[in-house]
Amino acid sequence: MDPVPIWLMRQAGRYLPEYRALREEAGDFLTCANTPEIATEITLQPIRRFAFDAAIVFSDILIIPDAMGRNLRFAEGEGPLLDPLEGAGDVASLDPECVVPGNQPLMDTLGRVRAALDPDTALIGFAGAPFTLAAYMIDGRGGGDFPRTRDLMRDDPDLLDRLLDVLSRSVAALLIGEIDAGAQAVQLFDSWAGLLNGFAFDRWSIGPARQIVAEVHAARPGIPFIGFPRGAGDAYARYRAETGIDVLQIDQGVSLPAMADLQRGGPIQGNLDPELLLAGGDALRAGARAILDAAGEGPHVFNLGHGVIKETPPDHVAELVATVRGHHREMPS
Ligand code: 1CP
Repeated sequence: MDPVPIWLMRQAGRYLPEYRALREEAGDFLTCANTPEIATEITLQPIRRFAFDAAIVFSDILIIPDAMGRNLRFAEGEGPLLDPLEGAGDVASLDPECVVPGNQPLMDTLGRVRAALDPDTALIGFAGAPFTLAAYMIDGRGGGDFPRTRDLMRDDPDLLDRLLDVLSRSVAALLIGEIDAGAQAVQLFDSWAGLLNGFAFDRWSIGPARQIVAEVHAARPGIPFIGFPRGAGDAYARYRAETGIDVLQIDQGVSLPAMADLQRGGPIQGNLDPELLLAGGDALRAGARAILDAAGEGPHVFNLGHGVIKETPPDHVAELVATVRGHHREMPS
């Protein structure tokens, strides 16, 4: 059987010396992401080095709020900043129609990358999921605490519903635009879905994802949709069943037996701990092989459970790719 396909979340970026060199020359992250020649080059860098089975376009989830006028910027050492949303008036002023016109450089990059890639290498487009985007927009910053978002969930859940509805329409429009520009699969990153428990997860992670998947599948049938409600734990199976996604990306908190169980419901993507990739050596090889053995001959795309850590030596990535490509899958008996 063919080896399992492999690509890595954050495969382009600061762990690569050629990325750091280009950043040095070209300037800040947003300039690079918004300049198609540069974003194309950055997207292709890890493909040249490691011949991954897929390229993911170099961009960011926060381009949606930026196109809506929330003024994205990156403060050195602080991560992303946005103008925080202040109440119902700000939410009502958000216009989903500006998201595709406001992101023409991304569309241009997708076309260029598709033209440069080998036909056997898939091109993946992506977007942030509505809840994760809302958390950055309400708090105006990342980091994972999101105190203002938690307050809004308690104090005015209906306003959060309205915000997520505008974002769901924006995300669907962006993903359809990305597909038309050259993306052959799309991934939805709900990086902070783990903040939601029980009913809140159904309402604010599953609900919007279901609406987006339905819209993208109806508009562009046959394009695989990868969903990543990071930290969903016991709710991963429900997320897959209820959203209609094609491939479930799981984080490294999912145990090997739980992963095998989830795979019975459909294709999985993941879930090596990025710390093992950072560590390298026997720990890396053993961790990767354990995942390959547990996923067996079932449908599996090898990936990490979250993004590549920036201190990761590129040699470790090469070692991982060799391990995955050298692993022989059991033929079904
Ligand atoms: O200086 C730099 O190099 C900037 C760091 C950086 C990079 C390389 C940011 C800022 N974004 C990106 C690119 C990026 N972001 C990609 C490129 C494609 C690839 O994977 O190679 C992707 C898919 C993203 C997606 C993204 N951005 C997510 C979802 C995935 C995840 O990590 O959970 C999130 C949450 C963001 C927000 C964001 N953008 C940048 C940073 C540092 C962050 C995280 C901030 C925080 O911790 O809250």
